[in-house]
Amino acid sequence: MFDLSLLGKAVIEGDNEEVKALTEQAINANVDPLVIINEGLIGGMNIVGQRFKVNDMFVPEVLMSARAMNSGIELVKPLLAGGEMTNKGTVIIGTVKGDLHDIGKSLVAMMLECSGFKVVDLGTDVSPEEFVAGIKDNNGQVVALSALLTTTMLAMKSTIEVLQESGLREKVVVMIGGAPITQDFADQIGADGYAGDAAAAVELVTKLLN
Ligand code: B1M
Repeated sequence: MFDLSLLGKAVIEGDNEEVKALTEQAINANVDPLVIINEGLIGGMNIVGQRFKVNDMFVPEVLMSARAMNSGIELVKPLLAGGEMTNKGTVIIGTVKGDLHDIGKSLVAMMLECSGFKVVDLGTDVSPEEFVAGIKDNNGQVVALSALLTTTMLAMKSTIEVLQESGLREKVVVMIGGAPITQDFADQIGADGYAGDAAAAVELVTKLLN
């Protein structure tokens, strides 16, 4: 049986080659691709986040871990996205204005894509106006806003306000997420839902669109 903690350890060490090799081994051992991602790759990255918080790891190491995690995800992704998929809905996703964190947002985007949604990823530091343009250009049904900073959480509120001013608010479902976000905050700013992680985001979008 494949030991997923080894994969997490390689992510923590930022060891790109080891992550690739272990991911291949996990795939060959028929470990469920979602388990490889959630328990191995993201599991390791979660520990990196905790260690960064207590100054036990620093930015260059965090970035190496993120790069290693992404190398593993790239190998698993084709397995998740494989097969014929219908478009369950179009999601416009981005990290809000002022915020450059994209690891969690990209995971959410990937999980949605792998679950059959069309995902348009606008990237990071996305202004409310860019979200509006993204929805219009792609006929988006869901707007997914990510924020990792307590300061940029407020940009979620202004994005919803600009959606209202543009006459789009009633036409789209707004979901929010990111480490500092709570359901209370989602309620306060008038979002339709909050998800705590990538798997919950898929469940939420599915529920909201139904
Ligand atoms: Co920054 N950073 N960072 N950082 N960083 C945090 C967020 C912080 C908590 C670290 C700390 O001090 N303890 C702190 C925020 C404090 C606060 O506001 N309360 C912080 C800070 C302060 C900063 C800077 C201001 C530091 C500085 O320059 N002084 C600066 C800000 C830059 C900016 O954005 N303008 C900064 C910069 C950076 C880096 C560039 C170095 C790098 C980002 C690299 C990148 O993304 N390309 C970075 C990183 C890596 C982190 C930590 C260590 C890890 C974040 C991460 O990727 N986690 C983070 C500490 C931590 O979180 N413990 C920290 C892994 C990822 C899988 O989890 O992003 O939470 P997460 O995503 C999860 C869920 O939150 C959820 O699903 C994901 C998967 O499970 N989710 C959603 C996320 N978005 C969602 C959207 C949804 C639904 C769910 O629906 C739409």
